[in-house]
Amino acid sequence: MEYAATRFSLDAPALSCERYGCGHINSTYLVQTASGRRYILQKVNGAVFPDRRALMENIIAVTRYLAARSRDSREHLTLVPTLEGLDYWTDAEGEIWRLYDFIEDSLCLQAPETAEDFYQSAVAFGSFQAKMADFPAHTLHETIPDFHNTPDRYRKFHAALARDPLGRAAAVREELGFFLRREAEAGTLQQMRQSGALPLRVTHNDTKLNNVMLDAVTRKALCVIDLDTVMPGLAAYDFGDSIRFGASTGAEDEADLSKVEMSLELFAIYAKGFVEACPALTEPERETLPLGAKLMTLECGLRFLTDYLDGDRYFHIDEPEHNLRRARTQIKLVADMEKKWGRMTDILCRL
Ligand code: ADP
Ligand code: GN1
Ligand code: MG
Repeated sequence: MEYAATRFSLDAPALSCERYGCGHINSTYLVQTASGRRYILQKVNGAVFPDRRALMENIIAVTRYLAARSRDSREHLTLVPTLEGLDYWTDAEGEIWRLYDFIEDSLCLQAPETAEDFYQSAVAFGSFQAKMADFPAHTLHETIPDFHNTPDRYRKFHAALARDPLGRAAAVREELGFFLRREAEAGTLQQMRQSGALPLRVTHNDTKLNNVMLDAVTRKALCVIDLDTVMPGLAAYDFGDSIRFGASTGAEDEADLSKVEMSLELFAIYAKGFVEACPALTEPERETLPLGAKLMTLECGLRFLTDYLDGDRYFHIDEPEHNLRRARTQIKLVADMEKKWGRMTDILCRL
């Protein structure tokens, strides 16, 4: 990866290149040059993204579109060209590398430190959808087909369960049952998408708090990052995935489930920020936001459990039961949302 860094037009020779961040998918490195300038180098995960050239085409189009509509370079990701003037570098093994300017004087949080931080992340994702409203969504590639097609996630879950390559299913009957009991309702958003009841928008689709940059001084939203999954989608996907990750009172891999709840206070704050930043949301879209929170959490838990059954081939793990632990926090959150359902829908009605 040190060699990869030298393939780009850095402002000065690279002094260091070290692993960086907490993403589950790509390999991310911080590059520092002799001038003190910093960059983010990433190897795009070829096992996760079937067509990395298509993915880079999306990112090039979206970052240019946002750059043309921003006042400040910290309001969008900026790709640094290779020595040949290309937007990414392909190594001898066919791996794809890209380099971004480091967004300086910024914060990237794993959990909100204050309610205002979470509100600002809602503003960042809501504004992203609003800014992309006139972008021709059909020109974007589907970088992961059926990414938020929950019934399709269930099909993959059933296939992994039938294979059960490591014999892990027997010990997780309770978790399996939780997902199986909710399979029928899990298709609701997908049905609405197919019937045309909800508009297709350019969505981010991976709206975790650690995919948002805040200004380190003002703590206001700067921009959203991690654009690999930008595709046409539903507003409820982006809203829902943010609630799943950021409105939880515990970490995504918290072992002590008594610490994991969906905070109604954080839910209300995020809903306000998102709806304010994205005024074009239609009434049916607004109504589906709580459902987005529940289904994105259910879907993500199902994906963690599927990966656990499959031998942890998709998400980076730090220890053998990491994916199971993650699946359990998502189960706890879904169960908590079911208890708080009436209050969640009331919050949206009152906005
Ligand atoms: P992954 O898909 O693996 O989650 P990300 O693109 O989200 O990869 O990057 C991982 C982490 O690297 C982010 O959570 C953030 O902390 C940091 N990061 C990524 N891009 C930038 C950037 N341009 N400036 C500063 N930090 C960045
Ligand atoms: C992955 O790339 P990262 O860490 O932001 C995943 C998301 C999951 C998330 C769970 C491309 O996100 O879909 O919700 O982990 N991204 C991809 O933490 O699969
Ligand atoms: Mg990320």
